[in-house]
Amino acid sequence: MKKIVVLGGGISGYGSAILAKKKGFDVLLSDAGRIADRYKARLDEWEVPYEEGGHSEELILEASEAIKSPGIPDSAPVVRRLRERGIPVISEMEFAGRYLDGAKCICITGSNGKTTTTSLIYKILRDAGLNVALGGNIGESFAYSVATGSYDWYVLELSSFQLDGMYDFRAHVGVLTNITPDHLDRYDHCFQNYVDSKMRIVRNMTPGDWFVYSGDDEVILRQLPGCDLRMRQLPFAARNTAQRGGGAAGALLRDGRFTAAAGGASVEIDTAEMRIGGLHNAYNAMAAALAALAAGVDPAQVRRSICGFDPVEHRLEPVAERGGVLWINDSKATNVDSVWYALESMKRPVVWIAGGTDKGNDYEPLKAFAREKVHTLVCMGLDNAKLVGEFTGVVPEVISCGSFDEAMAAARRAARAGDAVLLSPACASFDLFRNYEHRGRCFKDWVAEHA
Ligand code: UMA
Ligand code: ADP
Repeated sequence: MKKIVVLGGGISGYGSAILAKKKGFDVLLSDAGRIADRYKARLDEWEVPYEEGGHSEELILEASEAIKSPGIPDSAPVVRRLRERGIPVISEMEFAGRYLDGAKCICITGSNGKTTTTSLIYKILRDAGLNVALGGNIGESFAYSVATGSYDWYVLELSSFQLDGMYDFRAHVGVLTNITPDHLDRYDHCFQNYVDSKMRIVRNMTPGDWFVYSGDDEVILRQLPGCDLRMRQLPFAARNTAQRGGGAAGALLRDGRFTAAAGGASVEIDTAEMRIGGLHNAYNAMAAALAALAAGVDPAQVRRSICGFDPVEHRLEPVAERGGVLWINDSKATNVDSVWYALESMKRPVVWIAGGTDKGNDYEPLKAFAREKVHTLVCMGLDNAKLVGEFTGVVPEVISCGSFDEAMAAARRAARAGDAVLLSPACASFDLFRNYEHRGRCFKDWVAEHA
């Protein structure tokens, strides 16, 4: 019997192991650390053997195929050893994609906007009454859904790490929101390696499939001539108006309204009617509208669902307005590009809270908006030297704070009626918080108690 080894016992791993078991393989799940009790309970329920606290190489190297969790880098010794032996190492998506039984996949990737666009597409399809599951880099494990459910559509958010382990998988609708530098530590600090990973979204697509991508993104546009693009193309754009594919299909934003057209259907939306604001969300909405039209959803339904969509938690989420000050939680903005769009969307004078673990950021692109809109920058991190240095002289006041409470109190003192206090850090959260969700929740709790 073919032996499948699953590396990692988190969301990705437990789902893959259960699907492999269900499909009759001899399975072993191996985790170098501890497996959470909730996943152990499910593995026990399915009688999947597992080990934790280390990878037993002699057992692992007996595998005919290994499914690697996305958080495990290719440089991990056990992954290297598998590759040296010629044992294929694939991702959860590649494995689960073999058992779709006719279901179709809409796959969303990009450096920013994945979760928002994925959630939008999922809402549109669900509102339209389709039998749809959500998965990938969000929510429940895709493989677990395939093992335990029966769906006609899967809406999958894909990280570059998940794309890296995909070879024969095919997206019926692929969405690429944008490509800006991120995760370079996993790509030998080479941007092109990361770009190549993102472009894997178009692998195996056939002429009947659809590729939705940003026609304003120069990085993407430079890649297209080198790709085998046999599928139908649906670019969306606000600046690069020449980008509307063949004149008929794609989406274009002009004067706050966009028209999206695909497969002979089209929808027009005034972005002022949407609950999510900013140019970036107009892009996300165009991408979602195109993907949903490609999936055959009625244009009127697409319009209704997009206009009824609320911001996802921690993404430019309005928390409260107190004493004329609007507090906004954009804790998920962990890179420079996402903060650029946050500042772009601000309509009030801004007290900007930024900082944390710097990922080698180049802050230059933020300075024009900072000069125009920000009157106080509150730096929140254990080491604020770089931020303070970059923005002194750019914004009138820069305050350095080494703790969360100190930063919040400084922001409250600086804010005047009519201002927005924007938490949009441009940095990872690990110096002061467990993760970006923890940082966002601390912000919201503080506002509820003290603002
Ligand atoms: N582990 C090993 N060996 C190692 C290293 C780690 O066994 O050498 C074990 C750890 O002990 C741990 C397990 O691997 O128990 C964790 O695996 P994982 O980090 O891949 O985490 P999962 O819980 O399986 O979640 C992963 C994605 N996580 C990452 O890519 C870091 C989830 O994306 C995804 O939702 C899930 O698979 C289902 O597909 C999260 C994420 O942070 C949201 N993604 C990154 C991002 O959005 O920036 C890419
Ligand atoms: P991802 O899943 O790719 O991280 P999210 O939808 O969670 O994307 O958004 C992450 C951050 O990026 C948030 O701060 C959000 O406001 C910002 N953002 C969302 N969409 C875009 C986009 N299309 N371009 C740039 N930034 C975006």
